[in-house]
Amino acid sequence: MKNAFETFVNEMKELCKPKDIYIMNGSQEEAKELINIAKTSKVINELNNEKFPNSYYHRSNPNDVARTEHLTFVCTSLKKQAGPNNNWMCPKTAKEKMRTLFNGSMLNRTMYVIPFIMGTPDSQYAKNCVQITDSIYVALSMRIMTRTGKQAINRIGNTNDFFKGIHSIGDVNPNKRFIMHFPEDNLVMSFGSGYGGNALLGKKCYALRIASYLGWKEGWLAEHMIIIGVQTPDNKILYFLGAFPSACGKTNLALLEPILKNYKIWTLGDDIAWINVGKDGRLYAINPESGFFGVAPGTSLKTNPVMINTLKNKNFFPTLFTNTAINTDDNTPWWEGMSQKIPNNLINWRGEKYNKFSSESAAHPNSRFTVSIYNCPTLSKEYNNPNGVPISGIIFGGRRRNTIPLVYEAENWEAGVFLASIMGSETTAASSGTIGNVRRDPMAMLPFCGYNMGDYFQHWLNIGKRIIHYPKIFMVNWFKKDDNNNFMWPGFRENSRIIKWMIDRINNKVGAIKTKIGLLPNINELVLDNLKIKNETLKKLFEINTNEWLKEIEMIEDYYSKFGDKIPVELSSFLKKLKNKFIKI
Ligand code: GTP
Ligand code: SPV
Ligand code: MN
Repeated sequence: MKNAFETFVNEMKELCKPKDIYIMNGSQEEAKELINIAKTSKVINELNNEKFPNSYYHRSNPNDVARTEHLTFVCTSLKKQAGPNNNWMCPKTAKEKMRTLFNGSMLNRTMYVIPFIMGTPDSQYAKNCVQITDSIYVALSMRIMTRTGKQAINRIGNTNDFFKGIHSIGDVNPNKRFIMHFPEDNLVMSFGSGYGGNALLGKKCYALRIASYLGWKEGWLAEHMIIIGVQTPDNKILYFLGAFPSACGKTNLALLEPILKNYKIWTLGDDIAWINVGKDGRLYAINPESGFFGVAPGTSLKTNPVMINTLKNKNFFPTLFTNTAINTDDNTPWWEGMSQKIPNNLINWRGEKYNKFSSESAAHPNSRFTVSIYNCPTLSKEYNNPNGVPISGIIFGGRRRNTIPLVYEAENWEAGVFLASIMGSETTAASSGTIGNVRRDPMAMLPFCGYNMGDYFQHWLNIGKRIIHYPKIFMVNWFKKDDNNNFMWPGFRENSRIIKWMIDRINNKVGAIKTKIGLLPNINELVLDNLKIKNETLKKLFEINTNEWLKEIEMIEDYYSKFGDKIPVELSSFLKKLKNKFIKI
């Protein structure tokens, strides 16, 4: 008798008809073997081993460089369950469509079977998974991003309790590209893309879309959040969660080297948090992943020294660079913002010689590195704590050129859920489509919530009812711009000044000003020494502009109305109250 794991592999073999099957065990020898296969087949190229040890370069198809939200579907029996926030297809139709695409899709290719665990193996919150893929780049990436190999096969044992992910790169034809989620079957079928969240199924597909659905059913939260520990001068560590939409600063904040002396940030996760209410009535978070898939452009010694260090460390996990430029003088990756001077001899992300005076960037704006979390010099000692870390604060933040102040605080949990539910952000290169349009992105989960967002808001409120020790909830906006289109706040390492204020709030050390939108800092209680920022700019950073807010409220009303009666009454009444505050001036 075959067990469920073997049956799954067999079924996929029958369907995809690969030339052979490679079941991954997670060993160091396997890493070497896979790298050799990928090098020989020119899927990856080795980089300068002195400057970037154990690092490799990969270029994806130019039509396949970011997540494709319009080709991503949630297939539940009832359409209403997927909600207006998801594309929906009937599960039967979707499966038939996908089976046709997968039929014989791996002829003359190897089928890689990737057993993996999301979360540390001895955690009650960890989940077992298996991804099938015919992309060796995906197989190599999954070994970095998740705990892959024998330990997962052992944990699965004879159970049928594991996530099934089926992936084939096909012929990378956008007309045959679909990322289909079946939350009721713990299944994802993804075809026609080999890049990022479309293809590394443990990430957005499982750990967010499917897991958010599981969390809804089981009473926990799967969120698009970083997890950090902030050590204060008295050597105490407070843990924070931070939700920012794609390409809005999560990885940078997760590896931040504070500008403030005697503060230190310990990294636990840079993208995904699974959150449970502990027996003591606190929120506890774990990071289900074991690597970073981080945006390259903008990463430099000045903005993010810890990440530059992470990328240069040695560890048996290789580091991958995808769609950056290459400096042919020394065979190293390069991207905009890495150095002020553009090197003379660059090959751009498309593989062409780069003209320095071109208006196009040399690296793709969504070019990324895939690197093991164990390379990170600021990795928290608590990273593998099976219970997770207790959360004192939750930070939400979008990319907004106006309207939203640099920082403000919600008065309580419900107000915090409201504040997160009305979050907006400008679209970025992390997803295909127009860049720079403001759209609502509640909790930074718009592209990742695997069920109706109205139900999701209610779920957040319900979780709140089980909490005894509430974390404080904050909203930040690092991206406010002046009339000349320059960022008003220096951001990056300077953001530690704002985190300090949050900690002072949590410890009841400073007060706050009650405003129409929430609690704002007294500017004289922010630590701003050695920061050359004009008073006028500071005022602008904290301004609450009535016209901007009236427009904002209109957009929120429009957004809420899409969900009809699914929007919890608590939230719609918050919105009414907010509107009244601005109208009655
Ligand atoms: P995903 O990996 O797509 O989820 O993105 P992310 O949220 O991890 O964003 P990341 O930290 O990679 O930053 C995205 C872009 O924003 C990069 O180009 C950064 O240089 C830039 N960025 C990050 N933090 C700040 C900041 O505080 N201020 C400004 N102006 N830019 C920032
Ligand atoms: C994001 O878009 O939020 C990412 C990149 O982290 S991807 O894995 O492609 O979703
Ligand atoms: Mn990131």
